[in-house]
Amino acid sequence: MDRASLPDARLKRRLSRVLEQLSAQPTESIPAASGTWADTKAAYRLFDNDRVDAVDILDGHSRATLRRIAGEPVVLLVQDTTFLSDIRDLQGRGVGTLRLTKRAEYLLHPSVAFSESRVNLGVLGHHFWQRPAERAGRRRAVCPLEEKESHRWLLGYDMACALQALHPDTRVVSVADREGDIYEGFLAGEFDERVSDRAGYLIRAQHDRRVAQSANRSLWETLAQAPVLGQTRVSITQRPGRRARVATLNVRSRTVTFHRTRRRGRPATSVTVTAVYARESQPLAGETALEWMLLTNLPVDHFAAAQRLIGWYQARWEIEIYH
Ligand SMILES: [Mn+2]
Repeated sequence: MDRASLPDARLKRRLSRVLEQLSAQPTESIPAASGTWADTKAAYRLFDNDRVDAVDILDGHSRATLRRIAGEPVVLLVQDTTFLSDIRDLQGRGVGTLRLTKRAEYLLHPSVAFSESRVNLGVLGHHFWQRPAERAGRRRAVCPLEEKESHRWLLGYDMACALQALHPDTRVVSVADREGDIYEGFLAGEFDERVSDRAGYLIRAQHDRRVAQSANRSLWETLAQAPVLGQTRVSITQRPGRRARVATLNVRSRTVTFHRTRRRGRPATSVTVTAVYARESQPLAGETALEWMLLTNLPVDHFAAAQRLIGWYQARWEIEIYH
């Protein structure tokens, strides 16, 4: 806490006390966790203080995170969005899902660094916003990319590249789930021999894009026809609609090119990525086959490389635990 960038020592002491009290009883309200009226008032004054914001509070932690990253051969910078709701609103409503509380809903999109063995190295930044009142579908049609929520994924990748530039001896990999399947992100991640600051990315595919060099077949069709490089076994936990099991996955990989036609004055472009497709070879009766279609800018020239990437993607689950 000493390293938080706050304007004076009194604020640092107060922040330290508030964090101690809230972390000791994280499920309590602020007055209950604070214990006394004086501490409660002081906590609210700190939150209202215009000279204190989340970036300042996180600053010392981020610098400690950067120091921990320095020794790691591989750093997985996982980004993901979580919904934060006003707890008072939920209590007033009784049973319900977080998504029902529209007006009290905030979105938080942090980037959390993990080592290859899944040690949490710390949080490196976040975006925090509230959705506008208009319906999302309408906004999507009229807004340029920068104004859409998808922009946060590109900023997360920029952060991974900044980290890669700081730590040339560490392989930094930006990891994202299907929401991060954004064409502009693949363009941003193109390696160029002259620029060594491109971080790796590992993104689960959502869109069944057309593949240019595959007789106009789609991504899934193309990968299903690639030869099996090998098999990997993963243990999966039980979730709604899915039984716990050790699954054997067939692993395939191919480099594919996606074209994009000219639109809104932007030139036509194409981008080449490598797909790693892991699919359960013999799904249990009545269960859908477990599968991951992962897209990356990292080389996958043999089975072990593909298997390693699948392991890195599984580490993404750690951010759900963090949330
Ligand atoms: Mn997500």
